[in-house]
Amino acid sequence: MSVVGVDFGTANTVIAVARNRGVDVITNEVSNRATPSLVGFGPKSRYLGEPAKTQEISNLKNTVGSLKRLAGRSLSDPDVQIEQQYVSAPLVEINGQVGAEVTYMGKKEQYTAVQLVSMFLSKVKTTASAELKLPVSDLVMSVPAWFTDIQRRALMDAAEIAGLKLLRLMNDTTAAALGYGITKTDLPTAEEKPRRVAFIDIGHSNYSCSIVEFKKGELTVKSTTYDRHFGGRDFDKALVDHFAAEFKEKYKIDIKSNPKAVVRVAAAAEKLKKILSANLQAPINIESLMNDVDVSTMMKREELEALVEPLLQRVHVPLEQALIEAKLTKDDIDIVELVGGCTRVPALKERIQKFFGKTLSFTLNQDEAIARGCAFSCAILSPVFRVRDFAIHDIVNYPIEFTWEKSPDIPDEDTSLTVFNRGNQMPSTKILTFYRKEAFNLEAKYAQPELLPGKINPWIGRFSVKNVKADSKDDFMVCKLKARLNLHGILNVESGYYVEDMEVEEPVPEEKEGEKKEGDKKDPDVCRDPVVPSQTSSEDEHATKRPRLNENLLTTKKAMETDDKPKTRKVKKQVRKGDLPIVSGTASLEDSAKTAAAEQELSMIMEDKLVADTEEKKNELETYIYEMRNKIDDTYADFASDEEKTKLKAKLEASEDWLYDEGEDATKAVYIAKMDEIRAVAGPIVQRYWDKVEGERAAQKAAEDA
Ligand code: ATP
Ligand code: K
Ligand code: MG
Repeated sequence: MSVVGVDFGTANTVIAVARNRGVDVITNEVSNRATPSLVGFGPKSRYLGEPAKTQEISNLKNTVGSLKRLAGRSLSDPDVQIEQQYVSAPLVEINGQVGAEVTYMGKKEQYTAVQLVSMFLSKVKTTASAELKLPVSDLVMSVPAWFTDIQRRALMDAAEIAGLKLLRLMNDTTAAALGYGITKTDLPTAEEKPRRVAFIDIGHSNYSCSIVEFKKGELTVKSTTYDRHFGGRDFDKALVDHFAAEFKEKYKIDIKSNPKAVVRVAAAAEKLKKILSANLQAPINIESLMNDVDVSTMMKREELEALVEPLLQRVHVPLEQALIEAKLTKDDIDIVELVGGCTRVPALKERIQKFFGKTLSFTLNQDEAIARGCAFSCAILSPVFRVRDFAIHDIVNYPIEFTWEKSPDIPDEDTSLTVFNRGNQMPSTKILTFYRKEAFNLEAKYAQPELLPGKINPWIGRFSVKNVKADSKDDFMVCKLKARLNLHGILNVESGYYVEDMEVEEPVPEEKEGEKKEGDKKDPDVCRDPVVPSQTSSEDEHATKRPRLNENLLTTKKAMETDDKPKTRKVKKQVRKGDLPIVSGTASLEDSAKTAAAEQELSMIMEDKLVADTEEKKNELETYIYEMRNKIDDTYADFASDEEKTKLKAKLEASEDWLYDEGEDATKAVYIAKMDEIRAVAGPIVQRYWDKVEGERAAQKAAEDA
């Protein structure tokens, strides 16, 4: 079974695999260690990854990037409007989701962002399995920590459609932290002061900072902050705007009126930006940019820095906020680790260094650290791999609240409760308690929509609890619901059950006064979080009707006071009596929609494969014609009669003419048939040659043996 980690970046995707007792980043079909996160559509097939990049300029309208930033969004979201500046294909609305409209195989088609991501992930799957020579299914993939439930569900759906099993969606900086921690042998012990590391990732589109505490065998994220619109592409854009103005002035051309010219300038600007990370000035030259005009100019590093000054002025913001949320000061941070391509920019490094007042550390591979961390996580989660265990405590980024309809029997019941708060541990499970006599619904949503990216829908899910009824004495059923913010950062109400109070005698445990205990704690996936009451304020008023919530925790005094008897006490315990079915409605795709999308994806994969195979057969035929033409008057000259030579040459010529004419665009079977036709003529000649070679070899061997 394979173990794969994927850093799904806005610009580049890096794939790491576990093998040879370690984790390696793998190369793609053109030997690159990162694959452009792009999908393109052509007249005969799709272009996924590298070919999409190669075709981009000639295929702008049918090329889609920013894939991960589109997933889970709607077209009207202002953030999507920002993305449209970076996506050359037109974005459209498809059933409330953003997608792209492209021409594929001669037809206008629309694909949702989820489908587009799944297409790209199909490519990731192929790349990984080609390298591992194994079918690939399990993987861990990274996402920005600021991704919400709906965005995470969109990526989960996309992976499933691509036939992949996402074992964990991991926050980018947490993945970097895992890659850092798992390889260190000198982490502090449990009694020592933890090592505190700030991980800063600045990529193509976004910037995150996590402050992480390390101890032997575990990491704890103390805070994660971000700037969702801060990355390399903002540098590129500033340069493009600058050059657009310069070229207008100097060459009288308006590149903004020509999408191809903009993309070519953007590519040149990115190159220039990278050179300026190492050099103080650099040239930019583009031939025949538009209207046959060649452009050429220079830029100094300081000029670039002036262009992005508004961005540079924001560098400290996430850092400051990260310290505040972690309740730490700059001096508490032991190490500042940088990852992400954009952290190579000297001005950013300077500002970060100045902020922390300490030397920056680059012990992680800036481009590969996140993919490696994901692969380690996948290895930890994979049943077949043995890895040193490493506990990962991540945190909740946005508060989540539950709301519900008031019970008709409890007139002054509260109708909402924030169950997960920013900074709480993730993953975690909380038990919600409800007193009900009939089936009821609750909804989960983000409590502070203003914290969310763009205008993303704060709604998370609706959960209907079934089979609820009053007991024989017309008393409430005590319903317990398990709300879990899982490994992926996705919220579900995973199960429900009802309990009854029973008085039992039990030995007095040696526990601290007031310590909270709940029967559910034995559940392996229930975390340390305290039990969450369903109603907090109106509790007293209803004490007669409903059992006090924590009554099971109150020991009966009498049992405690008797000294001579063995120490037992009577306690009221909530005993699990049965399950409550829960029907959930969330932003995840319905199974039927996923199956349909998976079938569509599979047929597109077959289409792509057929085109690739056909191209391969055509190339083989072409190569064979050239090879035969050269050899018939050389290697094979002595093995063919003049008549045979004439016949073969005529066949080769006819085949070549055909290849450049109607054979330009034939089917795979036709190319194979053409090849067989030539072989029928050439075969006997080639055979005679090999017979002679073999004869000579045998003779030589016989001579040596004698
Ligand atoms: P994101 O994390 O925002 O989703 P990503 O993971 O695809 O995006 P990275 O691969 O970390 O992004 O970084 C890519 C960015 O880094 C690009 O904008 C690229 O131009 C920039 N970059 C790479 N090398 C350099 C360099 N030497 N100097 C300046 N910028 C660089
Ligand atoms: K990346
Ligand atoms: Mg990244």
